[in-house]
Amino acid sequence: MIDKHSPMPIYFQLEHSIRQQIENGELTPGNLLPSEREYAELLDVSRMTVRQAITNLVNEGLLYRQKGRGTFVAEQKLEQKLSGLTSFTEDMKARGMTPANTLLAFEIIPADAKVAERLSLKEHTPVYEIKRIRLADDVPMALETVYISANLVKGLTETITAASLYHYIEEELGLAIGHAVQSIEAAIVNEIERPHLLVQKGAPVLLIERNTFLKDGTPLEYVKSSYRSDRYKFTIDINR
Ligand code: 16G
Repeated sequence: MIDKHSPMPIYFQLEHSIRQQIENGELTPGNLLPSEREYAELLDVSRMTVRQAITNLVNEGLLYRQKGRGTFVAEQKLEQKLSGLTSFTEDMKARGMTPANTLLAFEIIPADAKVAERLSLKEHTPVYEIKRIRLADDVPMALETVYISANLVKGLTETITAASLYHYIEEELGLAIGHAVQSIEAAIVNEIERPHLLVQKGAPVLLIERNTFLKDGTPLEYVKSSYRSDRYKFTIDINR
């Protein structure tokens, strides 16, 4: 799989070859890769060269290292198109995965200045604060905190939030969800999130803020979430 006469650097050829093995299923998530020494001997190249190829794939999230155990093939990231306004439950079901939620907090609190501004409410108006770990096939994907006006969405219960909020809002309350404004930024997992997301200290997360509005323009929710960036990626269709 390595051509030493090729103008392509050897680390690049090895990287390409491992990537192909993952793409065509020769290597599957959880598989242990040969060690750097084994690759170096097998291909008759330096360990430095092997290390460079592997490090690039680790940085890309295709492989991960475990201290004392070796390098493994990572789970493929879930790809989410940022084109439709969907709920977590809908997204996971559309992929054939089973969504689940672990409820960390469910309470009615007075809106602070930021939440009040996002929901166009007066400060101290009662809002639901709902914190959930969102799981797909039992793997934690994101930690999500939702603020919703308690006067707008009536009758919310813990049981409802353990299933789907959007389902309740649309099907039970008959409110029409319209559009959302969403931002995504890079961050490092914090110590509160870390035990819930089951990632290592310093792991990168995608910080997402969403402001969702009903069709009539009323602000419905303000949501802050941290998505595991080793499991999630967002894609956008762009037209010219
Ligand atoms: C998604 C939305 C969140 C919404 C939730 C409803 C993002 C970043 N967030 O997680 O705003 O509250 O879906 O999900 O996409 P549910 O209907 O499954 O409870």
